[in-house]
Amino acid sequence: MESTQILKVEIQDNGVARIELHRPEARNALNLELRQALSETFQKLNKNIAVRAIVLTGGEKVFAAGADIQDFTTASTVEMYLRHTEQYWQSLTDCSKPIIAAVNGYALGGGCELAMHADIIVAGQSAKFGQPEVKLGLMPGAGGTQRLLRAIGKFQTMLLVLSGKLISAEEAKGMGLVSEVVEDENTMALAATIASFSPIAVQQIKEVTHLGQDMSLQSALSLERKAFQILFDTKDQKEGANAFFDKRPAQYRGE
Ligand code: DAK
Repeated sequence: MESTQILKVEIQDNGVARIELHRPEARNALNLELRQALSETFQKLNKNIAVRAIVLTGGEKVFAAGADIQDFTTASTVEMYLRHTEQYWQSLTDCSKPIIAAVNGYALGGGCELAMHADIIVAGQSAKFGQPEVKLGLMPGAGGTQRLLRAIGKFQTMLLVLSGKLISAEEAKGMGLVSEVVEDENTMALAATIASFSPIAVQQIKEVTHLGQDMSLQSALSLERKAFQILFDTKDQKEGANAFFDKRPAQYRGE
């Protein structure tokens, strides 16, 4: 898998793909080139059968300081509309594999919105989250009002988007924005665990959980049951049950 100057991509032997945003001089601000590279990378990784979990990170110091504010200095409404930047993150939404945002340092504005496209957000102790667009005479435009609202509720969302205040990893966890807080150097560990499980089971869990959010409870429970039943036709499921009784680690092949 090819890395570029602004996006480093590495596929590890354990099935974890690590994507690192790399524009340190601009605190990983998300310009068009970086968005395009991210989108293409997610499409490729989603098709790659060797990849079982995807970690999106900004490296040790900063996750992403949001959209590139340079792009905003002269842009008109029509230009912003025609950019259709939402298409770039659609490949994250469409990704069937688990995505873990590993956040160290700032995840602000579009950076926080990008993290919210992940299935799990692991925050290092140094992480700071916020939607500071209001300070720029703007508002969040890629989920910072809506995904956040669904994740943490009205009153915490209003607090963040109206004040632009930044919150720590622990505060974000308390609100329900962060899945777990770990030492900065340990943000990759969870992905390895998930990658060791049956990829079919993992992808079914992800799909059902996502779809269920927008369904009635009865329909969602029915979908869950069907997906549960489907897994009984996988070799991985039989391997899991047999390995339990053999008292050995299961070897899941995605079959
Ligand atoms: N864009 C461009 N450059 C940035 C940047 C950004 N977002 N953030 C930082 N930089 C640049 C700085 O200009 C500086 O450049 P030089 O002066 O060295 O040339 C360099 O990165 C280092 O920045 P600092 O000196 O400020 O570094 P610090 O470590 O002191 O502070 C910081 C880091 C992240 C706290 C600070 O840089 C900061 O507050 N950055 C701005 C954060 C922000 O306001 N983010 C929200 C941006 S608005 C859309 C949907 C959504 C969006 C856009 C479109 N559509 C649907 C179309 C999203 C909008 C946003 O995210």
